[in-house]
Amino acid sequence: MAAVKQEKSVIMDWLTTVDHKKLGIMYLIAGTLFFCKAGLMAVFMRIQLMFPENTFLSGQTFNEFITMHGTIMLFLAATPLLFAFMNYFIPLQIGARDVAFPFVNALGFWIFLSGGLLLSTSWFFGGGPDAGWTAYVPLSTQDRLGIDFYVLGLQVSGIGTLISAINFLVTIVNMRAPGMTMMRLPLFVWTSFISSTLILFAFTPLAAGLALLMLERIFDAQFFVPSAGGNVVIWQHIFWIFGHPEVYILVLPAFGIISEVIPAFSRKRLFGYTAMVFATMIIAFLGFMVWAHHMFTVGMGPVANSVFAVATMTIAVPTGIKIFNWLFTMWGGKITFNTAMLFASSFVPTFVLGGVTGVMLAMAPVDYLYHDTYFVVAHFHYIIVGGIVLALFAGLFYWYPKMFNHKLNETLGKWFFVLFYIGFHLTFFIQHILGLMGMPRRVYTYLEGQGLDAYNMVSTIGTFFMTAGVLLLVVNIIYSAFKGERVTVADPWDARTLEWAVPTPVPEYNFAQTPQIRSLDPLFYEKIHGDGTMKPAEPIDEIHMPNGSILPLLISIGLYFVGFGLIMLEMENALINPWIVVVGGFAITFGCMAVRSIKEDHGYHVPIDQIKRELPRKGEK
Ligand code: HEM
Ligand SMILES: [Cu+2]
Repeated sequence: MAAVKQEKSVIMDWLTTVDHKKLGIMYLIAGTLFFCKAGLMAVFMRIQLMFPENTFLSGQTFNEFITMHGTIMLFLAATPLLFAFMNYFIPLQIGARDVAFPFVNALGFWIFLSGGLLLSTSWFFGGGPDAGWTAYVPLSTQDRLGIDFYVLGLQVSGIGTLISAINFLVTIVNMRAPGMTMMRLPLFVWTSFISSTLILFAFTPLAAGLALLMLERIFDAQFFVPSAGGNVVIWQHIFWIFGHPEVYILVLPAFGIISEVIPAFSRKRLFGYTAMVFATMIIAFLGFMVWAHHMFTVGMGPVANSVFAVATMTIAVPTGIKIFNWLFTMWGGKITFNTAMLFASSFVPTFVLGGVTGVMLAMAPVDYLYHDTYFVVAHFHYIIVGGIVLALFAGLFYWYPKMFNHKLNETLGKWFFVLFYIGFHLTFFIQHILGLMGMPRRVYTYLEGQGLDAYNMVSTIGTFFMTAGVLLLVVNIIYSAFKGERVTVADPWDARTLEWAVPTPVPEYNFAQTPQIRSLDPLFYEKIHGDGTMKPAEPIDEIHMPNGSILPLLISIGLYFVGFGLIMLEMENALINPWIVVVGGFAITFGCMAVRSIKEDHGYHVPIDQIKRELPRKGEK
């Protein structure tokens, strides 16, 4: 039994870490890289659409780019970026020393990454998938290796997402500090909790659907072949039973971030906390009732269409509650418009616009006009970029000092906001009009003289503004690493929630003593009713910590090879027998699992004198 922490090189330390804070940073880095990759594809697509009959990209490449752009943005950029904040801040916000299962947390990260890399491997084997991120059959059952990478890449990365979600659920149920009742949880924790529940119920049908598609493609099953008694529409149902909740999986934690940033910089408690919690639950529940609004035009008939139309429109009610609560939080507040608050407050009108076009799309008869046009592209980018991405940027600027011990530069940040916000509306607002004029989505070019030229040009110019904004963010990150304002105090924003009660930099064990929670917004409560510091709920004692482990990385490498081996079954001339790769991959994965089960690992203890040494000194807060 190792009683003290083992010394490791920096690289080994990160490869084997089970610390939720380091994993949060790794999610942030991986998500950012995937975001840049998918963003670059978006820029290329927009350059292709800049002029009529442009030949910058071929039709085939364009199809691969729409598929990879959408798939990567949703599964490998937005999800891990939100997971980055969930990993880092859920334990801190509930007063815990880590998530419930630190090992599983690391495993979730590495499996997600290996699935993402498996999907990206398609570029080296004849090109990416090209059937859209929705992979509708029979388009997706044709012979193209890229789609096999889609099926298995998502299957593997989905396992990672699922186990991480389970881990968050257990953490929030079990690891709360004394006094942190459910109705005192910060809204970000609540929304993460509900979003994790959605993952549990939505990623399972996705896994089933992908398994069917894999059987169909690699093992010649006939689920989707009408002549053999199969059914093509069933894929759309399975996909959207996952796909619609997926947008809530992403947007609910984004709501959570907004609900943290707006109170902090309005200097007021969140208006209507209880209503916010229940609105989140209702949205999540209704989110499972509306999937067929993506299928109004497949011919389900007027009754089904009406039911799904009405169900969809009811979601506007709890969402409206949230919008008004954010507005009332700002109302009469002492607002600081720093970069985080600029992003958070501008989220509100932008997201409303996306919501309004959502209700428009929910009118089934009119959807026959909008369906598969740029109107849809405009709608979901208002939700995804105007909602999720703006919230991510707000969260980045807000939480950056806690994660990296310095602030991001405000001047550069505001310029980034201006460029990105203008660029966003230029790019996507005009796409509503393009859609109403009948420009279809997922088509790589259009003819001259149909009135589409100028609008497409404007849309592409908007993309350049956004790109310039993101480049400025990169400059900001590099500049601030060297010259940014250093943060040594625990609470640089004079904020309300518990993550600002731990010292900066955050010690490995987060809380030297588990805090006693006396209210919602616990830190703010202590500032008003106490001496501004959290009261300990336990005496100082040795802290038991888990050891790092290389096994999560190895297990996920095994899964990569299982997926890759299955894809090799479809290759014309695979170098070695694919089954060797599949079985080899399983051997690595299960072998490591066996090692994990058999080998005893009791972790280590942080000694009392070290904890005392690291306690913030009086007056330092
Ligand atoms: C930030 C700048 C972005 C630009 C300029 C952009 C541009 C585009 C373009 C040109 C398309 C193809 C539209 C079509 O022909 O149907 C598209 C599709 C899509 N985008 Fe974006 N996008 C951006 C950000 C995002 C983000 C952040 C996400 C998600 C997190 C996202 C998710 C999607 C999805 C799901 C599709 C559908 C792909 C498909 O039709 O299969 N996009 N985007
Ligand atoms: Cu939907």
